[in-house]
Amino acid sequence: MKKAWWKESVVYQIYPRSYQDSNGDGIGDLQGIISRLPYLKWLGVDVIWLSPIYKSPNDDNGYDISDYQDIMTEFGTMEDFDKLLEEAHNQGLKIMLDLVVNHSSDEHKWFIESRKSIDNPYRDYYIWREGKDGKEPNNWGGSFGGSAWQYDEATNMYYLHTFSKKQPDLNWDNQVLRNEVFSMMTWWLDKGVDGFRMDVINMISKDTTFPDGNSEGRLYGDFTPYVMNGPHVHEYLQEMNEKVLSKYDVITVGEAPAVSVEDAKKYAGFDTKELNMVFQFEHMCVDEGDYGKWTKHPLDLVKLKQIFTKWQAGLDGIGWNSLYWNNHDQPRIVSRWGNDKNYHEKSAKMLGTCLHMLQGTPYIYQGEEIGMTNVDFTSIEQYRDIECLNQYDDFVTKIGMDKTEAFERIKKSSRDNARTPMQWNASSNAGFTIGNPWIEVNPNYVDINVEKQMEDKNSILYYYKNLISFRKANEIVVYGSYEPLLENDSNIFAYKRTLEDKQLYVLCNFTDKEVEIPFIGYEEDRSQLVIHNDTTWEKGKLQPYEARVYIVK
Ligand code: TEU
Ligand code: CA
Repeated sequence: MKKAWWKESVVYQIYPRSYQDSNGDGIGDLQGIISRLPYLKWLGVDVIWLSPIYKSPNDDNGYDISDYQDIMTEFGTMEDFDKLLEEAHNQGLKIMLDLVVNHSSDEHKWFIESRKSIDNPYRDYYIWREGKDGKEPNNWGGSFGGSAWQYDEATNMYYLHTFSKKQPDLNWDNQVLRNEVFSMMTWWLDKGVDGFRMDVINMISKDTTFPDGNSEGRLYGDFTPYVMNGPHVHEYLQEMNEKVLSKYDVITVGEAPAVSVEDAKKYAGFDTKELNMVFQFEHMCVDEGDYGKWTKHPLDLVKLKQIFTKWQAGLDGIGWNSLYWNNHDQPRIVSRWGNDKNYHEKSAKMLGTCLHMLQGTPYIYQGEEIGMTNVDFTSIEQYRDIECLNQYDDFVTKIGMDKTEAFERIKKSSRDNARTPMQWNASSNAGFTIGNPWIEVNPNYVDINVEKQMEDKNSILYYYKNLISFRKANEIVVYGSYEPLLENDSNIFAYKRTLEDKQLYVLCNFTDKEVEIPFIGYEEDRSQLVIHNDTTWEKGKLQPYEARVYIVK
């Protein structure tokens, strides 16, 4: 397989609002990030992905951008950004920006112009339609509740917003708009940024006949089949690649909900000239139910393994995988599929092992490396995220759900679980701020924090550091092929990687019980145990949440 630095890298995601506040206003900022670069260097990651840092009215915490070439006031200035980039590069770290171009903010100058009149030069930068019988153009619901269409008085028409009404969708069918985006990207790349994570990039090409979506059992119609992986998406990404990306040596990952392996072969194929990799969502949806992400069933491990195997085998030699358990949109993995009560440390390490030994580029979300957990909020007032606040409202007022049930659903799935401040130490507010944090700190910071784990070589933090350096020292982790083992076993996630005459065996117990290890084609041997999250070792058995990695030659 052809080698590439982005295949060998580990990416660390920062949600700047919650990472480190430097001036006491309770909001994380760029200077705060600069002060933590030595920590990231120590951890051993290669690339930092920053969630949006651009000018924004923050309806969706920066995923609603009002100026793509300026910095969010709360985060600092362009000088701060330049300093961050320079400092990062000095320390050998790369910086990846979040490119949010499926939509902008309604406060972007393009939209302010666009909504003025139907013959405004910016009109066609967005997606405008006439109403139908005095109602919305179709039945689509937005991802954050309500209709996906917003009526606008000035011209008596509706605009499309697949997210909040302050996030109007950009019209990628307009060549002028595409050129604007490409030149903005070029501007950042010329500044020296090392790549982009592209927000919902598989949604940029819509079926412009706008058919009604399936509304069975839902308040609104589902736009998925008409928006995701739409008619011209590959054309537009190839154009982006030709005009921009191919001119730089960068890392690119496209966020792509509802993407199949077949789609991914096009987005992230080695020869398709689009992106390096995509974030697929199949494994994140495995525990969903009636209310989509707001239902969380217990994990079906066999299903989860099937999904990973499908992706690992499907892209092997054809394209590249991204690997993640967490990001700013997902509840914390140790609370979700680990055990944050009795086996906090062990299950966090096991989950890290399971993911990091797969083929693909691993992404670590801030705090995952110390096993940060979901937050135990007790009132809806403590939440900040537009998605969960709107959803709670829909549950209670439109669906008539009992408040306690609605709250329980929010609690398990809210994106705010991932957004509580980074836990640096045991001082007040976890060392995140000396002011009032914009969202409450998880009170367990007293026990779970960076400083404490830095003092303990057996901590989750050191374990992650080791997972990263192990990858660097062993090509098999990056380039080895993948083979599933024990596919029908509902307790153990096991697989084998092979590179030339070497094999790597990974065994992870996903339960809180001791389990027998069935024969996997290799006689266990303690001397070849290279990664282990337990101090004891028993042949033929795994302790609760035990993880082992063997290398065999
Ligand atoms: O997310 C898009 C997405 O598909 C989801 O994961 C979504 O955030 C939500 O959780 C659906 O239930 C991206 C960003 O990662 C997210 O933070 C933004 O809010 C969204 O796009 C809009 O820009
Ligand atoms: Ca601040």
